[in-house]
Amino acid sequence: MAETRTITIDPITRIEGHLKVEVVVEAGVVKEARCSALLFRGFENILLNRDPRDAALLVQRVCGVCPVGHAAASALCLDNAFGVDAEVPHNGRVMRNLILGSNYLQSHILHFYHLAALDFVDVAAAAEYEGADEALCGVRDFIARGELSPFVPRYEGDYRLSKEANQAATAHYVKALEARRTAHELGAIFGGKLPHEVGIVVGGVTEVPTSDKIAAFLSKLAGLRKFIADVYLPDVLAVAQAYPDYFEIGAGCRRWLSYGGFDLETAEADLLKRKRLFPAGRVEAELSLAPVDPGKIAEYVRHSWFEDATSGLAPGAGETKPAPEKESGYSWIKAPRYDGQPHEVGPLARTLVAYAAGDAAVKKQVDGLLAQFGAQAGALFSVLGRHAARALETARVAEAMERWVMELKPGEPVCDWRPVPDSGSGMGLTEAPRGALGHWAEIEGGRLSRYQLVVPTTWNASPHDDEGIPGPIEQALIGTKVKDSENPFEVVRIVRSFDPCLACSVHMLTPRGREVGRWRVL
Ligand code: NFE
Ligand code: MG
Repeated sequence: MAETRTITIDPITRIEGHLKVEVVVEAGVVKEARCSALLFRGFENILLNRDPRDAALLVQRVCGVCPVGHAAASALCLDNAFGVDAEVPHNGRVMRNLILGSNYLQSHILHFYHLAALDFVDVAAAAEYEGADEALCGVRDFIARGELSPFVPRYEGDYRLSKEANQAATAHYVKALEARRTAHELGAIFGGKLPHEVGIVVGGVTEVPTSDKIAAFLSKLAGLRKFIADVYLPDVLAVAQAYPDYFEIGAGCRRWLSYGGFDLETAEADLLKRKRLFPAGRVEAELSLAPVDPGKIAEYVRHSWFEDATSGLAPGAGETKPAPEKESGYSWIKAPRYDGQPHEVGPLARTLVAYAAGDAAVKKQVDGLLAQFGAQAGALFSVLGRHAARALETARVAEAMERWVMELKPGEPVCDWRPVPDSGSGMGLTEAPRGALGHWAEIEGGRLSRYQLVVPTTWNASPHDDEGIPGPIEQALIGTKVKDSENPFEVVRIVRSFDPCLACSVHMLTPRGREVGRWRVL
C-alpha cells in the first residue's frame, strides 16, 4: 500500500494572520486538504448597536493590509441604507477610488515582495554580491554575516533564479518597502492617513481636492508607476521564466467571482450594474461571462465553529454565533458558496471576468502574457497565473488613478450628508485587493442591528461546506505532487498565491505570539 502522511503546517508564515494547513499525501500526491483559521474575534458582533456612521472607521480595524476595502464596502452598504447611493458627488466617488487604489498598490507590492517572492528567491545569494552597496540598500552586510532573518526559516531547496536575479530581487525587497511607504503617502493625500484612512464617509469623502493635492498625488504616483513597470512586472516575469511548471500547479475550484470595483459612475444605484473599472461577473474554465445574483450567496458552517442552526443563511440575514467545541468544526472561517458552489475571488478572478467581458486593456495584457510563454488560457489557472494577474492589475489600477485624479473638480461638493435613518438596510459590494468583498447592514432605532461581512479570504480559504465540497485553496492543493514532505514548498507556494488574509476572513485579531516557524510533519 502507498505510504500516507499527513503534513501539518501551522502556522503558514508570510501571510496575514494565523492559518493552519493540513494535507494528506498518498504516494507523493495530496489527496485531502484542510484549511483552518484558528482565532476568533467576532467583529460582526462588535458592530452591533453602534452609530452606523462609525462603521466605516470600525470595520477598517478588521485588517491593516486592506482597511480601505472595508471602508469602501461599508460606505457603499450604508449609502444604500441611507438612500444616498445614487447621489454620491463626483468628487466623492473619485476620491474613494483614489484612496482604495493607493491601498491596492501598497497591498499587491507587499504581497509579491514581502510575502510570496521569497518562495522563489534565494536571499543567501546576495552574500556574494559584488556591486555597489546602495543597490542592496544596506542589507548585504547582514546577509554576509548570516543574519538572514526575516528571510528564514523557510522550506529549503528549489531555488532556480540566477545569482544576479536573486541579488536583484533581494535589493527589490528593500525598494518595495519604500514603494509601499509612497503608496501609503499617496492614499493619505485624500484619505487623511493610512493604513486606516479617515476620509471615506457615508455619502462621499470628507477631504477637499485642491490643485496642490492633485499635483502631489501625480508626482508620488509617477514614482510608483515607474516601480511597477521597471521592477515589479519584470521580477514577476523572471520568476515565471524560471518556474514555468507553476503555470500548471494549483488551479483550484475553476469557478471565479467578481462583484466589480472602482465606480466610474454613481447614477446607477445597483452596484452590480454600475459602470466600474473592474466588471462584475462569474466565469468557469471556458471563460464565458455569467451574471452575479447576490441572492444566490449563502454561508455554510457545518465545518466551522459556529452554531449549525445558522448554516445556509444569506449574508443579509447572517448570524455570528460561535460554537468553539463543535466536533465537526475545524475553522473559524464560514464557507460562502454561490449557488451552492465554491468560487475563487481575487486578482485572477477579476482578470478572467474582465477578459470574458471583453475588456480591451485586460485582453491586451493577458494575450501578451500568454504569447510570451506560448501558453493557453488554462495556464492562468495556476500559482503563476495568480501572481501575473495581480501584477498586471497593479499596472492597470495605477494607470487609471492617473486619469481619475485629473477628473477631480476643486471647489465642487465632496459629500451628500444625510441624517441617520431610523431604520433601513443596505448591501455594499466591491472588490478589495484580495477579491470580492461584501458588507450587509440593518439599522433599527438609528443603530446597527445587524452587520455581516463576507470577505475575499472567507471565499478562498473556506473549509468544506455542508455538502463536503472543499474550499478553493483546499481544492488547489488536492492533486499536487509534493516532492519532499520535509520541505513541502509546493504547498506553501500554492497557499501564498491566493494572498490569504486571516484577519479579514474571520474578522479577528492578529495573534499576539511571536512564533513564526513551527511546523510538524506527522
Ligand atoms: Ni486583510 Fe482583505 C483584502 C478584505 S482579505 S486583507 O484584500 O476585505 O480577505
Ligand atoms: Mg462574516
